[in-house]
Amino acid sequence: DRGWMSSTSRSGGQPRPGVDKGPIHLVEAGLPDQLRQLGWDVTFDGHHQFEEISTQDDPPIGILKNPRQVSKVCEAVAQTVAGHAKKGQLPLTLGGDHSLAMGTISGTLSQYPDACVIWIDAHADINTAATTDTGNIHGMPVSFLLGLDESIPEFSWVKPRLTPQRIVYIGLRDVDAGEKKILRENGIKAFSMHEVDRYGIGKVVEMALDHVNPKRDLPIHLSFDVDALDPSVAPSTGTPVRGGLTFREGHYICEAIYETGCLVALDLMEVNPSLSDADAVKQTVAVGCSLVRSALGETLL
Ligand code: DIR
Ligand code: MN
Ligand code: MN
Ligand code: MN
Repeated sequence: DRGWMSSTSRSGGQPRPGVDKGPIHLVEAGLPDQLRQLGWDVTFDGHHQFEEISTQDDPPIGILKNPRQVSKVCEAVAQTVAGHAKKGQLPLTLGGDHSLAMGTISGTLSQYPDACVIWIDAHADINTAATTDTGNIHGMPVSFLLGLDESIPEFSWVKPRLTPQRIVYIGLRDVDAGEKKILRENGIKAFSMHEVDRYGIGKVVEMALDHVNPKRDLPIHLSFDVDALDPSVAPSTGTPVRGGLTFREGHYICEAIYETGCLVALDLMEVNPSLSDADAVKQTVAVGCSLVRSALGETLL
């Protein structure tokens, strides 16, 4: 078994400070050693630090906030992830906000062009510059990866290597009107909490895999936004939405994807330790660690 990395993002893809401290908490909670106990040969890169571009030098483009900073960090993350994947290592990226997935998935696709993406989130993160209401880039990475928005030269390094058939969502429940239109028009498969309620998580994961990876022979990039979980399970995150995945539903997804044997890269994003009291932070960090362990082979028996 191979290695991993951690990446400390700037928090510029979303408005609430502190999400860049998520990885430090996950590592200090003992995640590297927990993974070693599962048999992984863990290489921890350290917390990647990125040069800051001051807000003064990074004015909004349209309403997009911190566009140069976010772009620069993601481009560096793409290169780091690609480098690890090239060596046959499994890159684990701890965020940081979810705009980082622009980097991680770009890195994965450069090494595994036929990889599929399983995106676990309350949100679709598929706004374009034309549809975003907030200007927060963490609500936009999927549109850049799909090449749906080529209007921002700062993001032209993101090669549109992802296709609409190679991404599937689970957990959605807070999707903007413009995003719903994009999902519909591009025929992108999504299992919202409604489908989780209707079919149960076992069936949903099976249907999701049947859609993006019917023969179970394509590499899988799992991008897990911790806000997919119900806020009662993972309270310390920037944009909590009630009605989310239970503790077990979240873990089941990770276990089932590990069982495919196809996982090549993993993101755990949006843990924000500054947004709640110490108990809530502890709970969220513990859940984050156990989701990662489940995706990397921990079993209940
Ligand atoms: C909203 C919220 N759709 C936006 N997105 C979030 O800002 O574009 N993504 N919270 O994680
Ligand atoms: Mn590295
Ligand atoms: Mn997200
Ligand atoms: Mn989210």
